Formats: sequence, C-alpha cells, structure tokens
Amino acid sequence: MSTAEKKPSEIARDTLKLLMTRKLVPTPANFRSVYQEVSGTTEPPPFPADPLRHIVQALPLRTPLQQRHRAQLDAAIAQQSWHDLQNALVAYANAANAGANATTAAGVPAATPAAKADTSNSEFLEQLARMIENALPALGTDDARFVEQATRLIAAIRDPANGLSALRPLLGNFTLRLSFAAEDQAEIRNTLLKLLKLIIENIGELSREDLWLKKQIDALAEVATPPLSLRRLDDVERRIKEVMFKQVMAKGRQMEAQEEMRRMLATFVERLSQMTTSTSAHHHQMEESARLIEQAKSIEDIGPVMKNVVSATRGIAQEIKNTHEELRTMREKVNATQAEIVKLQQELDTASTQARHDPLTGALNRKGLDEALVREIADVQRKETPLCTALLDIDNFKKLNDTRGHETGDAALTHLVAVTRNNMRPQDTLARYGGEEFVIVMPDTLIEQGIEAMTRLQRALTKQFFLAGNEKIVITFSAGVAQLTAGETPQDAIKRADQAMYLAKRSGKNRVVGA
Ligand code: GH3
Ligand code: MG
Ligand code: MG
Repeated sequence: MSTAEKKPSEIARDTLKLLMTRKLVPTPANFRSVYQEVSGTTEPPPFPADPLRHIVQALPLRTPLQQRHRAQLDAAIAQQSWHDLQNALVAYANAANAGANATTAAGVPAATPAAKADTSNSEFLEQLARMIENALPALGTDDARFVEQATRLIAAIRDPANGLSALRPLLGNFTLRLSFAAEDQAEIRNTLLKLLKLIIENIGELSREDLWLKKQIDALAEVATPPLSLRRLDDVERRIKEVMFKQVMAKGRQMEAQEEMRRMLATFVERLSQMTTSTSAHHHQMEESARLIEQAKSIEDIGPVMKNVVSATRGIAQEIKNTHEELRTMREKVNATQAEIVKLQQELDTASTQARHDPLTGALNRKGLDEALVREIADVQRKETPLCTALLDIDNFKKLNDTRGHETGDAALTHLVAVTRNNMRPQDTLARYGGEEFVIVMPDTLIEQGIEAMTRLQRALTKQFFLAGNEKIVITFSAGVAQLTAGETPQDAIKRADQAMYLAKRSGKNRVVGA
C-alpha cells in the first residue's frame, strides 16, 4: 500500500510506532517531522510566531522610527510572512546604522575602530569648513564681527588639535550669528524688492518731472551699490516715499491753482474786450447824439436826443460799475490763488526738510537719527552687543565762516561728511546733529574701538584736506565718545558724548575724549 493511499489515522499510528522505535520523545516537533516522513509530504516548517514576537519585544522602542519598524515587524509576524519579516528587519538595521553615523557627526565617539572614525571625522570636518567658506560671500561682509567669527571657526575646524567637543561652542555661537545674518539677508531682499516696486509704480506718475525722476534714479543707484545694508535701504525707502508723496500732492494742487489762474486770466481778457465793445457802442451813441444836437433847430428836437444821451451815459456808468465790481472780485480771487501757490511752494520746500535727511550734506537729520536709533536699540537688545555714540563738533568753524564766507563754510561741512562717510563702516550711522555738530552711531563697538575710530577720522581729515579755492585747509574737530550702558537711552549716551566733547574743547580742541 502506497503512502498516498494511507489514511491520516494510519499515518499517525505509524508515526507513533516509528517514534518509539527510534526512541524519540513525542514532542510536537518530533511528531510533525516523523509524520511528514511517514506520509511523504514536505510541508514548510511552521512559522515560529511566538518566539519571534518574544525577540521583537526586546528591541528598543525609543524613537518614532523604531516604533514604526516595530509595527512593521509585528505585522509581518501576524501575517506569518517570512518575506515581510526580512524586509522589516533590514529596514530596522539600516535605520540603526544611520543613527550610529549621526551620533559620530554630533561629536560622540562612534563604536567603530578609532582609525576609521578619525578618517570619517576629518573628512566631515573638512566638508563643514568648506561649506562655511562657500556660504560666507552669500551672507555679505557688512558685519565684520560675523566674518571674523566665521574665519576663526574655519581655522579651528581645520586644526587637527581641536577635538569635536572644542568645536561645539564655536559652532553654537556661529549658528546663532548665522541666524541673525540670514534674517538680515532676507529682510534686505524684501526691502529691495519693495523699493524697486515703489519706484517703478511711480515712474509713470513722475516722468513729466525729469529732475525729480533723475533724483529717484540716483537714489536707487546709490542703494544698489554694494555693500548693501538694511539701514541704507530703509533710509532710502523712507526718503523716497515721503518726499515723493509730498511732492506729488503739492505739485498736483499747485497745478490746479495755476489752472485756476489761467481760467481767471482768460475771463478777465474776455471781459475787457466785451467792455471795450459795449463802451464803444455807447460812445457811438453819444457821438450820434452830439451830431443830432448840433443839427437841432428847436428844443423839441433835442428832447428825444437827450433821452438817448442819458441812457448812453447811464449805460456807460453801469458798465464801468459792473466792470469795477468784476475786477475787484477777480483781484480778490487772484490774490487768494496767489497765496495758495505761495503756500504750496513753501510746502514743497519743507517736504525735503521734513524728510529724514539734511539737504546740505545728505546726512540724516535729527528726525532721521531718532528713527535710526530706535532700530539700533532694538538690534542691541536682540544681539546683546555694545554700541557707541560719538558727537563731533568742528573746531573754530565760526572763524572759517567769518574769514571765507558762509558758502565756504557750507562746502567744508559737505567735505567733512564725505570724508566721514568714506571712513566709517557701512553699519555706522551719520547724522547732522546741529549746525557744525555731527553724531555717529557705531553698533558692535566698544568704547576703545569708538575712540580709535574717531581718531582715525581725524587722521583722515589731515590727509584729505578741504580745498577753499586753491587753498588747502585742514578741518579739525573735537569729539566725545560714549558707550551705551545697560538701561540707558541712546539720547542719554549722546548727551554724555556731548559732555565729553566739551571736555575735548576745553583741553585744547582737535581731540577725542571718552565719556
Ligand atoms: P568751537 O571750536 O568752540 O566749536 O568754535 P566754533 O566757532 O566752531 O563754534 P561756534 O558755536 O562759536 O560757531 C558755530 C558756527 O557754525 C556758527 C554758525 O554760524 C556756523 N554754522 C552753523 N550752521 C551752519 C551752516 O549750515 N553753514 C555754515 N556755513 N555755517 C554754519
Ligand atoms: Mg558747536
Ligand atoms: Mg564748533
């Protein structure tokens, strides 16, 4: 009898017999294997779900990724799928491997052999250094401290003497600064785009005014010259917006007023010609009457003629009266319109002074300075960096005015501003504080550095002298420098700088004194 014909009960019985013959313990596994031998079938071994579950439960479940893999493993076991189980296990192992590499990068020594770890660490660090080097130009060079910090960090990364843990605080500081720089860059781009849009929107409006258009283009060209700084963009945006708005308004109203004047002039001329016509008609009537009176033979003949004369005279008188009245109202109107035009012209003139810039030197005015200080103080609080204010006052300026005239004095002020601009950093702010007094706000600057900067400016002024006609004049100034203290307003710091400047004057001028 072949095995294929055996009943399951017979196979079971034979299996037991064989087990006894072979002296095998009748465990389920032994029974199953001998049963298969007897029946001639080759069933796949049963899926060991329970032991596998037991193993899987021992795997760590700390991260969401590990939890996800665990769920995959559980599902594979529930499905009794060797294939799914294999996939889930491979995925789990790969994830664990990646985690181990990340730990190495973060600075904790990996469990790999030391030599191998060293090579991969140094490769990684070199890449990091190169990445920082490459990213730097994109972040601008406005902030000297940032550039310096980055350079130091790159050198530290490349120094094999530095362990990963030594780099960690440097990287932390750099990342913080990087986030500020990135924020600034984003804001610079936004402001630039807004500015551009604003200009384009208004070109159509202002294209009739060539001079004005030119000024706008110049301002834009100035801003578009690197290095870009948020403060400069902000200044120009405000400047353009405000002056443009006021000029457009005032110009519009001025044109209306001029149109009104033109209309009145036209009416006046028309009236004048009407008056001449009607007066000459009356004259004609009078002449005719005079002729009739001359020819009259009797008083009866004169009666009707006199009537004509009276009516013509009355006509003339009325005409003159009307014209007088009209002329008076028109004159009043003209005066009112004239006054309006003068007022508008004044508004136009003050538009530029009301803006944030001093029209003579182009430096910020007091209003512009106040606004810049608000921004500066916010920055100082955000970045916790030092800030210096300097107040400088030209020495013996009155004498220069008195001996060479006010215009030369004006040119000297412009010269001082130009030299100062050339010598200050893009992040510094220059404002005209009074007649011949200027304030320089220097962010990220300690008092010693502030004093040094002013001394440098003094030296620059001795080299870049002022030319009055053909004569070289060295402009000198006295300055006080104060570093903003905690809880102090920038205005208070400027006051202290002013007092220090006064001391500089008292001790012989052409000096810089720290407050
Ligand atoms: P000190 O060295 O003590 O500062 O003497 P000083 O002559 O510079 O100072 P003082 O305050 O006596 O005179 C300042 C002069 O500055 C007086 C004023 O006429 C002149 N001034 C102020 N604003 C302007 C301006 O916009 N243009 C010109 N040309 N002169 C100005
Ligand atoms: Mg003064
Ligand atoms: Mg002075």
